[in-house]
Amino acid sequence: MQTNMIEVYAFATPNSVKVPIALEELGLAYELKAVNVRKGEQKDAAFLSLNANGKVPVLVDDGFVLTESAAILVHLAEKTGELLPQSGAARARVFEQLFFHASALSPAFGNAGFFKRSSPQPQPIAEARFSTEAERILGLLDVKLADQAFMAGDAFTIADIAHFGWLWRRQFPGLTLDERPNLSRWYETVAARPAVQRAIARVEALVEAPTSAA
Ligand SMILES: N[C@@H](CCC(=O)N[C@@H](CS)C(=O)NCC(=O)O)C(=O)O
Repeated sequence: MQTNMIEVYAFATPNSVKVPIALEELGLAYELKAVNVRKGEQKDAAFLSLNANGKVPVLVDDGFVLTESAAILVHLAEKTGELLPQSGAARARVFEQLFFHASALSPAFGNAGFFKRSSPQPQPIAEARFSTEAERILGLLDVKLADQAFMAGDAFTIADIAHFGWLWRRQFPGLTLDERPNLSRWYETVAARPAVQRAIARVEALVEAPTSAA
């Protein structure tokens, strides 16, 4: 039985949502603490003392502070023995997707969104570079899902949770699932999970929530 207190510093963002999804899937109780990144609260001194990198999410598990959404997913999976195969090729396939997510998908989606929506000046070469890369990655995932149900094989794992975070926020980089039938089927399957719906409702409520100082 888990009795320790879990806190998650987060906002309604693609990297944040992964952590509540995992916690809901695992049936672990947690307290969500709003860090309004639209107001720059991730750069406040109190939050920087938790994460010097100034980004959400941050997990505090019985006093243990952990940053980086992929590392948090692995920690929660190992803590419970769920959502990550214990050994062998099946485990390696999950890590393959987690590393691909952190090194390729997440930077491409984030930078495509920045240059499309947030850049102070138009940077067409940068926008094209990251948007093209993001589209290419969607194509790779669509092909992968033609003959397997989930990102790392036949079972739902933390690899699905990682990719879902950014797919959920795909409007920011201006992406769609049109012409991606396998990825669309996967997205609808994951989005329909009750734990995923509970997590999304909780992070969306943070937009109106009072700030939680670290
Ligand atoms: N590699 C980090 C990325 C975290 C990240 O970029 N978080 C965004 C929200 S999704 C953030 O805090 N952005 C605010 C900022 O960079 O100032 C992870 O996976 O946790």
